[in-house]
Amino acid sequence: MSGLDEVTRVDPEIAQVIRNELERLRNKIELIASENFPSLAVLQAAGSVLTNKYAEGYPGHRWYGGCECVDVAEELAVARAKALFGAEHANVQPHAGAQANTAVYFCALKPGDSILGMEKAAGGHLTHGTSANISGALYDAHFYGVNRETEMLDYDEIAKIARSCRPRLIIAGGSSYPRDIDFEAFRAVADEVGAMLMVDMAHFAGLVAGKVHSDPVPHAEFVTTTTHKTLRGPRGGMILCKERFAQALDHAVFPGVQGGPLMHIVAAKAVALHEASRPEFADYARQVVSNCRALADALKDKGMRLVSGGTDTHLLLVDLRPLGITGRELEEALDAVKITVNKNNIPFDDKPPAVTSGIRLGTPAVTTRGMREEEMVEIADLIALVAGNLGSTQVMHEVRERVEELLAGFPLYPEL
Ligand code: DSN
Repeated sequence: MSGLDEVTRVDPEIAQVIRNELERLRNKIELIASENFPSLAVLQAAGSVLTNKYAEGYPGHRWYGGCECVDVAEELAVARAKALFGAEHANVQPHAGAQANTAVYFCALKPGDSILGMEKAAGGHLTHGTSANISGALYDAHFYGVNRETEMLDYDEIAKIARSCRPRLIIAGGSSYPRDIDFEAFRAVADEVGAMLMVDMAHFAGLVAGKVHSDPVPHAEFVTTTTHKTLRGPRGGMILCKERFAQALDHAVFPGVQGGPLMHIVAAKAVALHEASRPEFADYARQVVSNCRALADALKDKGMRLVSGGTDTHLLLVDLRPLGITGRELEEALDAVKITVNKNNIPFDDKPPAVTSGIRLGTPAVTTRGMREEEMVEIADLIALVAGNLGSTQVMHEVRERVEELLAGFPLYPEL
């Protein structure tokens, strides 16, 4: 692998870890819905000397000298984020999605205020009010789920819950909800009960950028995201908000919940945002969704049940209860044949999160690798084969061979 000479000389053990990880990525089918393969340009910016710089504060107003170069990187990232998403204000400093969400809460709420988010078991995120997270510890958290029949959001029910708990902030978005979200409906609920609206678009930010998902930006006071999922940037977070919150939000990020920003990552975010503004990225986003639909259809053809019956996005959830197997069992079996997925609770799951009745599959990474609908049909066939034959060495052997054949046509990071 090029670029590792010095790590190899100084720390051969870590150099080997990096080489091993590259080989793992190359040799397995990556179906974790929240992962992706950023460009070499993004990786280079993230691995640059900009990591050396302390830059607490904001461009032009730093607590350290020597910020003239990193100021330009942050200004570019902010301008590109605003242009790409049509946002009034952007803060590109959050180290991750959790910090982005925490900063919005710190900006918009006082401890004890009521918040309303999607429950984790129905597809919401840890940082949307669960008791183990600061969002559940500091705020009075209430939850909405999905409709038991449709397994989709029920906006009348959400309105009913909002009327009874009168939240100061409503949170839309999640980690394992496979359907598009009606942000106008969320806005109407928020307006009716006098709440602010925050949309966590971490999972589908790339689809919004590519205009294949409803756009939350016009409807929400705050939109948070990570930058490494469908947006295909470096691991990090970002917040968009209305201009009237700009100053308070920036203050909530620094010095509120963070110290020095990671300027190498801010620069890598700028590169990714530049890439996401190009027409090729819209093609990519369209293909991610089209691949996910193809994967969903092929799994259904094999008799597998999907939560909500399908997908509008980059991810889908398979309900394994009809097969009598758990998410943990299938995750382990697929890992053994070089297909990487994650076990995931499904709505109204009676199994604990470490076991689960489902698996979550996503197409962002395989689409970056160049795969299309035809390959999704093959992947669905492989998953169904494994799920229907847990413990069969013969099937495992056959699937492993077919995975190798499939991946041979889609080299990953050939330059490395
Ligand atoms: N851990 C991410 C995911 O896998 O969806 C969310 O933060």
